[in-house]
Amino acid sequence: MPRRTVRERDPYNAGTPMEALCRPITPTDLFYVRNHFDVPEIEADEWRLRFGGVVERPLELALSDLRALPPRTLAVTLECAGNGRTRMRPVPSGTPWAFDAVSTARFTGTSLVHLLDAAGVRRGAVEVLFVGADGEEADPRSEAAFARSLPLDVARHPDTILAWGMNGSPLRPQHGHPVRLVVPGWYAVASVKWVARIDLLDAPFRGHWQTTKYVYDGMEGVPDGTPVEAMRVRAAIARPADGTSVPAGPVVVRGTAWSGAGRIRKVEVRVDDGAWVEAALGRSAGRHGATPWTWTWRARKGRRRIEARATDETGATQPLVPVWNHHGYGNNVVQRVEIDVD
Ligand SMILES: Nc1nc2c(c(=O)[nH]1)N[C@H]1C(S)=C(S)[C@@H](COP(=O)(O)O)O[C@H]1N2
Ligand SMILES: [Mo]
Repeated sequence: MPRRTVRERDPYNAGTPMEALCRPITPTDLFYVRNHFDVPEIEADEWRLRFGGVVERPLELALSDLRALPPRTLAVTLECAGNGRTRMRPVPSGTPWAFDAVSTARFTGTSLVHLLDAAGVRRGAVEVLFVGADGEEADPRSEAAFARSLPLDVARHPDTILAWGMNGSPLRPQHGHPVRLVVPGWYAVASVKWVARIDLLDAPFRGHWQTTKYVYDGMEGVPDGTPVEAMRVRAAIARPADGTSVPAGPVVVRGTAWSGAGRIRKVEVRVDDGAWVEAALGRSAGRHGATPWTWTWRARKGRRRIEARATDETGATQPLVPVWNHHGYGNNVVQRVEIDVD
Protein backbone atom coordinates (compact mmCIF):
# COMPACT_ATOMS: atom_id res chain seq x y z
CA MET A 1 0.00 0.00 0.00
CA PRO A 2 1.30 3.49 -0.74
CA ARG A 3 1.79 5.92 2.11
CA ARG A 4 0.28 9.28 2.98
CA THR A 5 1.53 12.28 1.03
CA VAL A 6 3.01 14.89 3.34
CA ARG A 7 1.53 18.28 2.43
CA GLU A 8 3.14 20.27 5.25
CA ARG A 9 5.83 19.09 7.70
CA ASP A 10 5.33 21.50 10.58
CA PRO A 11 2.61 21.22 11.67
CA TYR A 12 2.20 17.75 10.18
CA ASN A 13 -0.44 17.60 7.43
CA ALA A 14 -0.75 14.60 5.12
CA GLY A 15 -3.19 13.32 2.53
CA THR A 16 -4.57 9.85 2.05
CA PRO A 17 -3.35 7.86 -1.00
CA MET A 18 -6.24 7.96 -3.50
CA GLU A 19 -5.96 4.18 -3.86
CA ALA A 20 -7.07 3.78 -0.23
CA LEU A 21 -10.42 5.29 -1.22
CA CYS A 22 -11.32 2.02 -2.99
CA ARG A 23 -12.41 0.69 0.37
CA PRO A 24 -15.42 1.83 2.41
CA ILE A 25 -13.17 2.27 5.50
CA THR A 26 -9.75 3.92 5.26
CA PRO A 27 -7.03 2.10 7.24
CA THR A 28 -5.99 4.36 10.14
CA ASP A 29 -2.36 4.52 8.94
CA LEU A 30 -3.59 6.07 5.69
CA PHE A 31 -6.30 8.39 7.10
CA TYR A 32 -5.48 12.00 6.19
CA VAL A 33 -4.19 14.32 8.92
CA ARG A 34 -4.96 18.01 9.17
CA ASN A 35 -3.38 19.99 12.04
CA HIS A 36 -3.20 23.73 12.64
CA PHE A 37 -0.77 23.40 15.57
CA ASP A 38 1.59 20.82 17.04
CA VAL A 39 -0.02 17.59 18.18
CA PRO A 40 -0.50 17.80 21.96
CA GLU A 41 0.59 14.78 23.96
CA ILE A 42 -2.15 13.91 26.41
CA GLU A 43 -2.24 10.95 28.78
CA ALA A 44 -5.67 9.35 28.61
CA ASP A 45 -5.97 8.93 32.38
CA GLU A 46 -4.90 12.51 33.08
CA TRP A 47 -7.30 14.01 30.56
CA ARG A 48 -10.29 15.93 31.97
CA LEU A 49 -13.14 17.51 30.05
CA ARG A 50 -14.51 20.73 31.52
CA PHE A 51 -18.13 21.23 30.57
CA GLY A 52 -19.64 24.59 31.47
CA GLY A 53 -21.19 27.84 30.29
CA VAL A 54 -24.97 28.28 30.29
CA VAL A 55 -25.69 24.99 32.10
CA GLU A 56 -27.39 24.00 35.37
CA ARG A 57 -24.45 21.89 36.59
CA PRO A 58 -20.91 22.37 35.28
CA LEU A 59 -19.18 19.00 34.92
CA GLU A 60 -15.64 17.75 34.96
CA LEU A 61 -15.31 14.36 33.35
CA ALA A 62 -12.61 11.75 32.99
CA LEU A 63 -12.43 9.35 30.05
CA SER A 64 -13.90 6.62 32.29
CA ASP A 65 -16.98 8.84 32.85
CA LEU A 66 -17.50 9.14 29.09
CA ARG A 67 -17.00 5.41 28.61
CA ALA A 68 -19.72 4.76 31.21
CA LEU A 69 -22.27 6.43 28.89
CA PRO A 70 -24.08 4.49 26.12
CA PRO A 71 -21.53 3.80 23.36
CA ARG A 72 -22.14 4.60 19.72
CA THR A 73 -20.08 3.47 16.71
CA LEU A 74 -20.56 5.20 13.36
CA ALA A 75 -18.70 5.05 10.05
CA VAL A 76 -18.08 8.69 9.17
CA THR A 77 -16.41 10.30 6.16
CA LEU A 78 -14.33 13.31 7.15
CA GLU A 79 -13.27 15.77 4.47
CA CYS A 80 -11.23 18.93 4.90
CA ALA A 81 -12.93 22.02 3.48
CA GLY A 82 -9.64 22.72 1.68
CA ASN A 83 -9.72 19.41 -0.23
CA GLY A 84 -9.15 20.19 -3.91
CA ARG A 85 -7.72 23.65 -3.18
CA THR A 86 -4.75 23.30 -5.54
CA ARG A 87 -7.13 22.64 -8.43
CA MET A 88 -8.44 26.23 -8.26
CA ARG A 89 -6.92 29.01 -10.40
CA PRO A 90 -5.34 31.10 -9.08
CA VAL A 91 -4.39 28.64 -6.31
CA PRO A 92 -5.57 30.09 -2.98
CA SER A 93 -3.09 30.10 -0.10
CA GLY A 94 -3.44 27.33 2.48
CA THR A 95 -2.36 23.71 2.86
CA PRO A 96 -1.78 22.46 -0.71
CA TRP A 97 -4.25 19.57 -0.89
CA ALA A 98 -4.91 17.76 -4.12
CA PHE A 99 -8.02 15.54 -3.71
CA ASP A 100 -6.50 13.65 -0.81
CA ALA A 101 -7.94 15.34 2.29
CA VAL A 102 -10.76 12.86 2.77
CA SER A 103 -11.05 9.52 4.57
CA THR A 104 -13.60 7.33 6.32
CA ALA A 105 -13.28 5.60 9.70
CA ARG A 106 -15.46 3.83 12.23
CA PHE A 107 -15.53 6.15 15.21
CA THR A 108 -16.62 4.95 18.64
CA GLY A 109 -17.74 7.28 21.38
CA THR A 110 -20.90 8.54 23.01
CA SER A 111 -23.55 10.98 21.82
CA LEU A 112 -22.83 14.51 22.99
CA VAL A 113 -26.51 14.85 23.92
CA HIS A 114 -25.92 12.63 26.98
CA LEU A 115 -23.53 15.24 28.37
CA LEU A 116 -25.83 18.10 27.44
CA ASP A 117 -28.60 16.37 29.37
CA ALA A 118 -26.36 15.58 32.33
CA ALA A 119 -25.22 19.21 32.60
CA GLY A 120 -28.72 20.60 31.97
CA VAL A 121 -28.82 23.19 29.16
CA ARG A 122 -30.20 26.49 30.51
CA ARG A 123 -32.67 28.67 28.65
CA GLY A 124 -30.98 31.12 26.34
CA ALA A 125 -28.25 28.70 25.23
CA VAL A 126 -27.88 28.81 21.42
CA GLU A 127 -24.53 27.20 20.62
CA VAL A 128 -22.04 24.72 21.98
CA LEU A 129 -18.35 25.68 21.89
CA PHE A 130 -15.55 23.12 21.70
CA VAL A 131 -11.99 24.12 22.58
CA GLY A 132 -9.03 21.95 21.57
CA ALA A 133 -6.01 21.38 23.80
CA ASP A 134 -3.64 22.08 20.88
CA GLY A 135 -4.15 25.86 20.92
CA GLU A 136 -4.18 28.43 23.69
CA GLU A 137 -7.41 27.92 25.56
CA ALA A 138 -7.45 31.22 27.45
CA ASP A 139 -9.05 33.19 24.62
CA PRO A 140 -11.04 30.81 22.40
CA ARG A 141 -11.69 33.62 19.90
CA SER A 142 -8.04 34.17 19.08
CA GLU A 143 -6.10 32.73 16.19
CA ALA A 144 -3.88 30.94 18.73
CA ALA A 145 -6.78 28.84 20.04
CA PHE A 146 -8.49 26.07 18.10
CA ALA A 147 -12.15 26.58 18.98
CA ARG A 148 -15.33 25.92 17.02
CA SER A 149 -19.03 26.02 17.82
CA LEU A 150 -22.11 24.11 16.70
CA PRO A 151 -25.75 25.19 16.78
CA LEU A 152 -27.61 23.47 19.62
CA ASP A 153 -29.75 21.31 17.32
CA VAL A 154 -26.67 19.86 15.57
CA ALA A 155 -24.99 19.31 18.94
CA ARG A 156 -28.08 17.43 20.19
CA HIS A 157 -28.22 15.10 17.18
CA PRO A 158 -27.51 11.55 18.40
CA ASP A 159 -24.93 11.07 15.63
CA THR A 160 -22.82 13.98 16.91
CA ILE A 161 -20.40 12.04 19.08
CA LEU A 162 -17.45 12.53 21.38
CA ALA A 163 -15.21 9.75 20.12
CA TRP A 164 -12.33 7.93 21.81
CA GLY A 165 -12.03 5.08 19.31
CA MET A 166 -11.15 4.90 15.63
CA ASN A 167 -11.34 1.68 13.61
CA GLY A 168 -11.47 -0.36 16.79
CA SER A 169 -8.43 1.16 18.53
CA PRO A 170 -7.92 4.19 20.78
CA LEU A 171 -7.62 7.43 18.79
CA ARG A 172 -4.06 8.04 17.59
CA PRO A 173 -2.36 11.21 18.88
CA GLN A 174 -2.65 13.03 15.53
CA HIS A 175 -6.40 12.28 15.28
CA GLY A 176 -7.30 13.78 18.65
CA HIS A 177 -6.29 11.35 21.39
CA PRO A 178 -7.90 10.83 23.82
CA VAL A 179 -11.21 12.42 22.71
CA ARG A 180 -12.42 14.26 19.63
CA LEU A 181 -15.74 15.48 18.37
CA VAL A 182 -17.17 13.87 15.21
CA VAL A 183 -19.86 15.77 13.32
CA PRO A 184 -21.12 13.63 10.40
CA GLY A 185 -21.89 15.44 7.17
CA TRP A 186 -19.98 18.62 8.04
CA TYR A 187 -16.58 19.60 6.70
CA ALA A 188 -14.19 18.14 9.25
CA VAL A 189 -13.12 21.47 10.72
CA ALA A 190 -16.20 21.02 12.93
CA SER A 191 -14.82 17.76 14.33
CA VAL A 192 -12.60 19.32 17.00
CA LYS A 193 -9.73 17.10 18.12
CA TRP A 194 -8.21 16.90 21.67
CA VAL A 195 -11.39 18.39 23.15
CA ALA A 196 -10.46 20.02 26.47
CA ARG A 197 -13.44 22.23 27.17
CA ILE A 198 -17.08 22.48 26.11
CA ASP A 199 -19.12 25.61 26.85
CA LEU A 200 -22.78 26.36 26.26
CA LEU A 201 -23.01 29.88 24.81
CA ASP A 202 -25.89 32.35 24.85
CA ALA A 203 -24.67 34.10 21.68
CA PRO A 204 -23.14 32.85 18.43
CA PHE A 205 -19.37 32.28 18.66
CA ARG A 206 -17.25 34.75 16.69
CA GLY A 207 -13.79 33.14 16.92
CA HIS A 208 -11.04 33.19 14.31
CA TRP A 209 -11.59 29.63 13.01
CA GLN A 210 -15.33 30.21 12.94
CA THR A 211 -15.78 33.59 11.26
CA THR A 212 -12.43 34.57 9.65
CA LYS A 213 -11.31 31.16 8.38
CA TYR A 214 -13.61 28.36 7.21
CA VAL A 215 -16.02 30.81 5.59
CA TYR A 216 -16.69 31.29 1.90
CA ASP A 217 -15.38 34.69 0.77
CA GLY A 218 -15.43 36.00 -2.77
CA MET A 219 -17.45 33.06 -4.08
CA GLU A 220 -19.95 33.60 -6.84
CA GLY A 221 -23.53 33.25 -5.66
CA VAL A 222 -22.62 32.88 -1.97
CA PRO A 223 -22.70 35.80 0.51
CA ASP A 224 -19.26 36.60 1.99
CA GLY A 225 -18.75 35.07 5.42
CA THR A 226 -21.01 32.06 4.82
CA PRO A 227 -19.57 29.31 7.07
CA VAL A 228 -18.49 26.02 5.51
CA GLU A 229 -20.89 23.44 6.90
CA ALA A 230 -22.21 20.48 4.86
CA MET A 231 -19.66 18.74 2.66
CA ARG A 232 -20.47 19.37 -1.00
CA VAL A 233 -21.26 16.31 -3.08
CA ARG A 234 -18.18 14.73 -4.67
CA ALA A 235 -16.91 11.58 -6.36
CA ALA A 236 -13.25 10.61 -6.06
CA ILE A 237 -11.43 8.33 -8.50
CA ALA A 238 -9.25 5.89 -6.60
CA ARG A 239 -8.07 3.63 -9.41
CA PRO A 240 -6.49 3.74 -11.93
CA ALA A 241 -4.30 6.48 -10.51
CA ASP A 242 -3.73 9.70 -12.43
CA GLY A 243 -0.73 9.49 -14.75
CA THR A 244 -0.49 5.70 -14.77
CA SER A 245 -0.85 3.30 -17.68
CA VAL A 246 -3.12 0.30 -18.18
CA PRO A 247 -3.28 -2.37 -20.90
CA ALA A 248 -6.05 -2.01 -23.49
CA GLY A 249 -9.20 -3.98 -22.70
CA PRO A 250 -11.52 -4.09 -19.70
CA VAL A 251 -10.31 -2.02 -16.75
CA VAL A 252 -12.27 -1.65 -13.52
CA VAL A 253 -12.41 2.02 -12.54
CA ARG A 254 -13.05 2.42 -8.80
CA GLY A 255 -13.80 5.24 -6.49
CA THR A 256 -15.97 6.59 -3.75
CA ALA A 257 -18.61 9.32 -3.43
CA TRP A 258 -20.13 11.27 -0.56
CA SER A 259 -22.22 14.31 0.29
CA GLY A 260 -23.01 16.09 3.52
CA ALA A 261 -26.54 16.69 2.27
CA GLY A 262 -27.64 13.06 2.05
CA ARG A 263 -27.23 9.79 0.26
CA ILE A 264 -25.52 9.39 -3.11
CA ARG A 265 -28.13 8.84 -5.80
CA LYS A 266 -25.76 8.16 -8.70
CA VAL A 267 -22.20 8.36 -9.93
CA GLU A 268 -21.49 8.89 -13.62
CA VAL A 269 -18.26 8.41 -15.50
CA ARG A 270 -17.13 9.61 -18.91
CA VAL A 271 -14.06 9.17 -21.07
CA ASP A 272 -12.65 11.91 -23.32
CA ASP A 273 -15.78 14.10 -23.16
CA GLY A 274 -17.98 11.19 -24.26
CA ALA A 275 -21.43 10.46 -22.84
CA TRP A 276 -21.85 10.15 -19.07
CA VAL A 277 -22.60 6.57 -18.07
CA GLU A 278 -23.71 5.34 -14.68
CA ALA A 279 -21.32 3.49 -12.43
CA ALA A 280 -22.47 0.69 -10.12
CA LEU A 281 -22.84 1.77 -6.50
CA GLY A 282 -21.52 -0.46 -3.73
CA ARG A 283 -22.35 -0.45 -0.04
CA SER A 284 -21.09 2.24 2.28
CA ALA A 285 -20.07 1.34 5.82
CA GLY A 286 -23.09 3.29 7.12
CA ARG A 287 -25.25 6.28 6.33
CA HIS A 288 -22.46 8.77 7.10
CA GLY A 289 -19.82 6.79 5.21
CA ALA A 290 -18.84 7.32 1.57
CA THR A 291 -20.35 5.05 -1.09
CA PRO A 292 -17.92 2.96 -3.18
CA TRP A 293 -18.54 2.72 -6.91
CA THR A 294 -17.11 0.77 -9.85
CA TRP A 295 -17.34 1.03 -13.60
CA THR A 296 -15.87 -1.29 -16.22
CA TRP A 297 -14.07 0.62 -18.90
CA ARG A 298 -13.29 -0.86 -22.31
CA ALA A 299 -9.97 0.94 -22.57
CA ARG A 300 -8.78 1.74 -26.09
CA LYS A 301 -5.15 2.60 -26.94
CA GLY A 302 -4.04 6.17 -26.49
CA ARG A 303 -3.97 8.86 -23.85
CA ARG A 304 -7.40 8.93 -22.18
CA ARG A 305 -9.11 11.21 -19.73
CA ILE A 306 -11.58 9.78 -17.21
CA GLU A 307 -13.96 11.95 -15.20
CA ALA A 308 -16.44 11.03 -12.47
CA ARG A 309 -19.27 13.02 -10.97
CA ALA A 310 -21.73 12.25 -8.19
CA THR A 311 -25.30 13.40 -7.60
CA ASP A 312 -26.85 13.26 -4.14
CA GLU A 313 -30.45 12.70 -3.09
CA THR A 314 -31.13 16.46 -3.08
CA GLY A 315 -30.22 16.51 -6.80
CA ALA A 316 -26.99 18.46 -6.15
CA THR A 317 -24.12 17.54 -8.45
CA GLN A 318 -20.59 18.72 -9.25
CA PRO A 319 -19.34 21.55 -11.45
CA LEU A 320 -16.96 20.99 -14.38
CA VAL A 321 -14.88 24.02 -13.43
CA PRO A 322 -13.91 24.94 -9.86
CA VAL A 323 -15.96 27.58 -8.09
CA TRP A 324 -13.16 29.81 -6.82
CA ASN A 325 -13.18 31.45 -3.41
CA HIS A 326 -10.59 33.28 -1.38
CA HIS A 327 -9.56 30.46 0.99
CA GLY A 328 -10.09 27.66 -1.53
CA TYR A 329 -12.88 25.83 0.32
CA GLY A 330 -15.52 23.42 -0.91
CA ASN A 331 -13.96 22.76 -4.33
CA ASN A 332 -16.07 19.85 -5.51
CA VAL A 333 -15.06 20.17 -9.16
CA VAL A 334 -15.33 16.94 -11.17
CA GLN A 335 -12.08 15.01 -10.76
CA ARG A 336 -10.26 13.88 -13.88
CA VAL A 337 -7.41 11.43 -14.31
CA GLU A 338 -5.21 10.99 -17.37
CA ILE A 339 -4.37 7.41 -18.24
CA ASP A 340 -2.12 5.94 -20.95
CA VAL A 341 -3.64 2.86 -22.53
CA ASP A 342 -1.09 0.66 -24.27
N1 LIG B 1 -8.16 20.79 17.96
C1 LIG B 1 -8.15 20.72 16.62
N2 LIG B 1 -9.16 20.09 15.99
C2 LIG B 1 -9.18 20.01 14.65
C3 LIG B 1 -8.17 20.60 13.86
C4 LIG B 1 -7.10 21.24 14.54
O1 LIG B 1 -6.15 21.75 13.93
N3 LIG B 1 -7.13 21.28 15.92
N4 LIG B 1 -8.25 20.54 12.49
C5 LIG B 1 -9.60 20.38 11.95
C6 LIG B 1 -9.64 20.17 10.52
S1 LIG B 1 -9.52 21.58 9.56
C7 LIG B 1 -9.84 18.95 9.97
S2 LIG B 1 -9.99 18.77 8.30
C8 LIG B 1 -9.94 17.73 10.82
C9 LIG B 1 -8.94 16.69 10.41
O2 LIG B 1 -9.06 15.54 11.17
P1 LIG B 1 -7.96 14.38 11.00
O3 LIG B 1 -6.61 15.00 11.20
O4 LIG B 1 -8.30 13.35 12.02
O5 LIG B 1 -8.11 13.86 9.60
O6 LIG B 1 -9.75 18.03 12.20
C10 LIG B 1 -10.33 19.23 12.63
N5 LIG B 1 -10.20 19.33 14.06
MO1 LIG C 1 -9.94 20.97 7.43
